[in-house]
This record gives sequence, C-alpha cells and structure tokens, in this order.
Amino acid sequence: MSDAVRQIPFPALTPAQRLHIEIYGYVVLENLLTDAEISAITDTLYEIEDRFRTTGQMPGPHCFNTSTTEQFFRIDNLPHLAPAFFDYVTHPRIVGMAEEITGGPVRLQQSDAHIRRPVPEQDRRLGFHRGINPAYDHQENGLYHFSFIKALSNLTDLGPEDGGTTVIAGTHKVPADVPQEEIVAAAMEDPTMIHQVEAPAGSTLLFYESLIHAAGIIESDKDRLLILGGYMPTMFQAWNGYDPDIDFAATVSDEHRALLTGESKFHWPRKRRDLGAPAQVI
Ligand SMILES: O=C(O)CCC(=O)C(=O)O
Repeated sequence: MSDAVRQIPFPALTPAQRLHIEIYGYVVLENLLTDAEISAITDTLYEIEDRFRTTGQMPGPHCFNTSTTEQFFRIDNLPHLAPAFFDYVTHPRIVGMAEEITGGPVRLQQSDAHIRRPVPEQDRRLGFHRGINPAYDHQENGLYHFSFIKALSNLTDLGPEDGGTTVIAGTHKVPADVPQEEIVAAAMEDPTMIHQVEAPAGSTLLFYESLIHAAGIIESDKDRLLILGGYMPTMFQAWNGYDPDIDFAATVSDEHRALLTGESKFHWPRKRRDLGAPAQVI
C-alpha cells in the first residue's frame, strides 16, 4: 500500500458498522465509490466483455473467466488488467476495513468483476454458498476478527428487483458441521433471515466469506455489474488462479506489492530488532 493507503481513517468502520457486521456477518457502506470510479470500472468491464465476445481476446495474461454465458460474464484476477481495477483493490478505505476485520495486515486473495443479466424464469434460483469455514476467527480487545473478508461493490443501482447480493444473516457463526442445506432450508422457512442488498451504485457490501450468500435473482430487465476484492492475512496464499502477475507487481510501490503478493510472509525469518535484542532469527 502506498502512503495514500496508509492515510486511511483507522478504525475504518464506525462502532455501528462493526456491530452490524459482527451480528449479521455483513454491512453495507453506501456510496463508497465516486461516480468517476464507478464509470471507469464499468466501462472497463463492458469493454473486456465486448472484446471477448467479438474476438475471443482476454484483457491480459494471468486472468481467467469463471463464466462467459450471456447471463453471467465474469473476469477474474484483476489488478494488472486495468488501472480502474488496481485502484479498486487497493482502495484505501477498503484495505483499511479489511485490516480492521482481519486484525492485521492483509493481502489480496481474490479479485473479480461480474456482469449479471436476467435469466429465464425457470432457471432462477439462489445458489447459496460460503467460501471458508467459520472456525477461522479470533477475538482480540473485545473485537471479533475473521481471516477472509470480501468487499463487493455494486456498480449499478440496486432496487428490490435488481438481484442484489443475498445473504442468510448471522450464518458466519454457524459451524461448518451443520449441513448447509439444512441451514438454507431453515432460513427459507422464515425469510426475515434472508437479506438482499438494495443500495445506490458505488455502495460496498463488506462480508465475512463464512457468511452463507448468493447472487440475487434479477427480476428487472437491468444488467447488474459488480467488482469485488477478497482479503486475508499475509501468511495465506492467493486462491487458485489468483496469483499476482509478478511483472506487474514489480512496477508498483513496495506497499502495493506487499498487498498484491503478501510478500511480507516471504521475508521470514525476520530479525528481532523491535525488541532491542541482538538480531536473531524468529
Ligand atoms: O453475485 C453476487 O452478488 C455474489 C457474489 C458471490 O457469490 C461471491 O463473491 O462468492
């Protein structure tokens, strides 16, 4: 992270936002992105889709598509593909929130941008899932911390018909040995537990990846565009396929490179200078 990233307000979340995410597993921060940031990401994403559909070309090396259907176009591993993507995953406020949630320095673990379009009625269903066991948490100074946090920003306005991300509130603390289909079935019996994001374009859903969540169902005729970054403590690996482009990483500041690569873990063993003791390997 550059100096700019370090100029984040810390703590990055208000007490109310902290309480919301701790109780429900998510919090929505409205209007976190500027109009210029939204347009830059949106234009880039449409251009990438257009080029792919007309020429089959990818926007660069070390990226991939999770889906290329007409209803779901997704480009994965973003930082080196476009400045607008890089600026998103290194956004000072987002990185600050991720550090607050994990309780320490983070690395980018995953990044992707999506275009969702309405699907035929017979194919509409919520694909609830979670990406990590809720066990990877810890408490410190009275705060709940978790090791995998996602910041997902909607680039289009989301009303009730527009398929905003849908979550089963509070499931970030339901252990992994409770069968997921039973949790989903229980929530379906009382849909007050199922929350769907409705927010203006440029808002950010911050959620623990242990929270059971799904893409919402689009019932309007509008595209839904989003971008997201997943963050973990620096000792974790990037997810499969999301390793940084090392040539690109060599061109950014030391702080940004550490964020993209988690390279601080590769500096071990460290010298124990901070204790004033003779240098020693820890
Ligand atoms: O499309 C969405 O809103 C949810 C994205 C999602 O499921 C994920 O990031 O794992």
